[in-house]
Amino acid sequence: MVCPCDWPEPVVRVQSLSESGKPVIPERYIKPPTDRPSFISSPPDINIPIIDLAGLTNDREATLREISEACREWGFFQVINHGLSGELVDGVREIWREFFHESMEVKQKYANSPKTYEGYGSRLGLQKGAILDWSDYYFLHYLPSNLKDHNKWPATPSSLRETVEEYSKEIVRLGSVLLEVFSINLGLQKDYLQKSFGGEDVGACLRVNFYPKCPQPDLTLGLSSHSDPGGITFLLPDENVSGLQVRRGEQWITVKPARHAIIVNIGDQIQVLSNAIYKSVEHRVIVNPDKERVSLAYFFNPKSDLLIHPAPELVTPETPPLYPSMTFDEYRLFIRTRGPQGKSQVEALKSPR
Ligand SMILES: O=C(O)CCC(=O)C(=O)O
Repeated sequence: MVCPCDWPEPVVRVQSLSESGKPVIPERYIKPPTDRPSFISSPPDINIPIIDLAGLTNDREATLREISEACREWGFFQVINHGLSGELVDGVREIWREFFHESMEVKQKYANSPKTYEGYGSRLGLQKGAILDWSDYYFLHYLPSNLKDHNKWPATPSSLRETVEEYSKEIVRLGSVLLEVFSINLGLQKDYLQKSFGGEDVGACLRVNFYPKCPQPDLTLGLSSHSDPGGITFLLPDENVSGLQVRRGEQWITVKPARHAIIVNIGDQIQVLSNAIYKSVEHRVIVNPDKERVSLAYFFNPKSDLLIHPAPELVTPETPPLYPSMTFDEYRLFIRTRGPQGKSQVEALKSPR
């Protein structure tokens, strides 16, 4: 079903399950053994690269190289000195934490439907009887501005809308900075990727994830393994509670966030545009028995009706185009029709040869 209007089953708030104090989680949240987090598989001394963006002004060549290597080797890195103040990043995260601690009656006013996903939600995907993730979320649009409807953003806490506006503006600015850096690093015209994303008409939407405490964290996941379908994701993690794991070969690396850092990851659309020089890497989230966790995933996307395809400069007889042309709208439909696969979906697009 492509555009359903309601969830296939009554929605259960994970926060309510957590607050019930029951020592066991419902069967719906228990993952098959192969998908469960294995805490031992993450080597403690490995982390994704940390890149100081002040270097783009002070030591440009070296910083471009660091970013290039991180995109090619990891698909994930954290940035510091990104231009967003510590006060803003802490403030926006805490304001959302406050929202999730509002009464259920307040939050339910924003309950979402699968038609647009906007609002307060507790599941992704529509497969009846699916095994669910241990998280609630809030999803909203910022760009294009005709989709932004402040009535769909929480009215409480009272400064939330203003803070989210300020944060969103900064993320879009950072998105343009990185599109230019990626273009240069890929040997393209410096405005190539920004133009491919629609110039000023990019898309930007936010999912705030709330992972309540979980009595049996070894049996479930806060968010199942996936790659991000869009362009670039800017993730503001919970500084005090780790949870994000990035796939590296057969291992899962637990990200250790640096203070006030923003985590950047390559999405499927950049994998296509770069003809797989940059990879959209799978990641997932584990949960915690003693601590809740809040994260903000900002999805910076191409304008949804533009054709996205490998940049012609990156296509050679040795490196033929790996993907067909497709708009982001078509790609999202392709993903929704296939349903969640627990892995990167863009590989399934690869042109047969
Ligand atoms: O919560 C996190 O650290 C990751 C969230 C994420 O991957 C997502 O929202 O797509």
